[in-house]
Amino acid sequence: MSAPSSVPTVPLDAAAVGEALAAMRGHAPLVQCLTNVVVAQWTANVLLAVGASPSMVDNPEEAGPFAAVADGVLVNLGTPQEATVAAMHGAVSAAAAAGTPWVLDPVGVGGLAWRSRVVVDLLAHASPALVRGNPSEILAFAGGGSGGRGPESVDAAEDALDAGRALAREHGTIVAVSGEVDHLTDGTRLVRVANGHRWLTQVTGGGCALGALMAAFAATTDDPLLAATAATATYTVAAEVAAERAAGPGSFAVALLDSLATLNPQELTEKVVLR
Ligand code: ATP
Ligand code: TZP
Ligand code: MG
Ligand code: MG
Repeated sequence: MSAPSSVPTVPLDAAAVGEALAAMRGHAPLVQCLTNVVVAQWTANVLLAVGASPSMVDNPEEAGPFAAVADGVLVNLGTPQEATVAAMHGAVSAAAAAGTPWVLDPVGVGGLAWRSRVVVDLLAHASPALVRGNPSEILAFAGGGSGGRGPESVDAAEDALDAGRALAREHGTIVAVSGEVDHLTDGTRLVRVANGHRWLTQVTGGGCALGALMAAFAATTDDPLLAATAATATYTVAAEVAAERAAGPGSFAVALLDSLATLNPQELTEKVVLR
C-alpha cells in the first residue's frame, strides 16, 4: 500500500461545489434516513435547513418500499436494533434495485462485533455510493486499528487515509474520513476540505448529519466525489459562519441551522478551502 502522500490530490473546482449546492436545492431531494436515535432530530433539521427533504422511515415493513421512491438513502449504524437492521436490509436492497445512491456511516464499527457483521451483510446487497466515518471507523472497516472509543475516534484522519483508499477501491465507492481536515477519496484521487469548526465535535450528530447531507448531494450530483466534497464544504463553511455568531456549542448548533439555510452558492465557492 502506498503512502498517503502518493495519492494525487484533485483541487476540485470551487465553482463546481457552489453549483452542486444550487442543484441540490433545486431538486430538494427526498432523503430516507435509517439513523441512530441520538441524532435523528438533528439530522432532519440539518436536511431541512439546507433545502432537502428528510424522512426517517426505518421500520422493516416500510423501509424497502420507501427506498424505492426516495432520492437518496442514509444508513447509520449508531444505535442498531434487530428491527432497524432488518429495515436497513430492505432499504439497501431496494435502493440498489432502483439505482438510488445510499450512504453508509459505520458508527462504532470495529469496537463492537454485532454491528461489524451487520455492515458486512449490508455490503452483500450492493456497494454504497459513499462511506462516511471517523478515522477509527474507517481503519476498523478496512480491518485495522483498534476500534474507536464507542462512537468517537481515537485516530487522526491522515492515519486512516491508506485504509480509506483501499476500501474505496475494493468497494468502488467514495470514502470520506472526518477530522479537522476532511479527507475524501475514490481510491485514486484525494480531496481535502479544510473548513469547519471544533464545536462540530461538541454537538452530537456533528458527523452523522454530514452523512445525511452526503446522501442529499449524491442524489443530485452525478460525480460522487464532487457530491461528498460539496456536502462537506456546505456543512463546514456554514459551521464557520455559525461560529462567528455563537458563544459555545449550544448557540452554535442553532446558528448552524440558520447558516445552512442562508449559505448561498457564491459564498460557498468563495469560502471553501480545497487542497
Ligand atoms: P466522531 O464519531 O469521532 O464524533 P464524526 O466523523 O462522527 O467523528 P466529528 O469528528 O464530530 O464527527 O466531525 C464532524 C465534522 O466536523 C468533520 O467532518 C469536520 O468537517 C468537522 N470537524 C471535526 N473536527 C474539527 C476541528 N477540530 N476543526 C474544524 N472542523 C472539524
Ligand atoms: N451514541 C451512539 S450514536 C451517537 C452516540 C452518542 C451519536 C454519534 O454522533 P457523531 O456524529 O458520530 O458524533
Ligand atoms: Mg462527533
Ligand atoms: Mg461519528
